[in-house]
Amino acid sequence: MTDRKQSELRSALDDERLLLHYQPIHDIGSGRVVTVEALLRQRDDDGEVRGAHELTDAAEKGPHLVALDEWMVPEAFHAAAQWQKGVAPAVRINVNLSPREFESEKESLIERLDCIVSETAIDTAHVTLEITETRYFAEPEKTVSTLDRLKKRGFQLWLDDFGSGHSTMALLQNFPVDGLKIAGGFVKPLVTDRRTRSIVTATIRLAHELGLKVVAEEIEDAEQLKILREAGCDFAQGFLFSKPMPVETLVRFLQAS
Ligand code: G
Ligand code: MN
Repeated sequence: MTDRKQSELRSALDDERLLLHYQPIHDIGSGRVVTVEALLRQRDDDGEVRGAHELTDAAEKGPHLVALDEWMVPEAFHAAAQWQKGVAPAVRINVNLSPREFESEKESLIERLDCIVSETAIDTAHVTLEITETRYFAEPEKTVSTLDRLKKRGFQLWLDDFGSGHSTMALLQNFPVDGLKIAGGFVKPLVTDRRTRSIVTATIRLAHELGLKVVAEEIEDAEQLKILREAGCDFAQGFLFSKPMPVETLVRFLQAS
């Protein structure tokens, strides 16, 4: 990662050009919104809002991961408090955490989350932490104990982007997770590729055998949804349902739905 990306991230944090958009995740049977994922966005100089993939990549590899979290997690919890107050109390919030947070900063991750929870007065029973598998978990035993402590605090845990990156069966064997997200890369070819369909169907069965819920992301068309529904997938997220949106739009969306 270049220094340029690191300084871009630093200045986006300092200049308050980061923001969160929120994308609903629906129960595949009823269509009801069950939770909402907080996704990072950045505002350009011309006011345009765009994805912040490069900045989350930079955070993952550089020194600003904690700073980004310290802004992002309270921001997401405050937003959830807005829709949970009256509008849609049962709709959860999903927040993304990086595997790196579970390494040397193990203690501080728990402490930081404890602080944010007490400041924002969010009910942890309504929070899901998505753990991405963009990199290898360097210290799986320590990670398991951190995950256990998070679960004791009431958080639900989902493995994000399951099936890509560094996901292994050992994660399912050892990590106390409640669900997994099938990566968009497996959803896109679902209609045309038999092999992908087999992988997805088998993954859903495996997850259910383990008592886990399954969400598929980046669903863009009705055919993909049909296959996922028939395979028993629990939850659905993607442009077919709704795009990520600012919290005010989301609150109106939840009121109307
Ligand atoms: O953290 P995660 O890997 O879940 O990232 C989700 C990203 O995918 C977000 O940036 C979001 O805007 C984008 N996204 C959400 N729904 C869709 C979709 O249906 N299709 C595509 N191509 N991208 C999507
Ligand atoms: Mn995610």
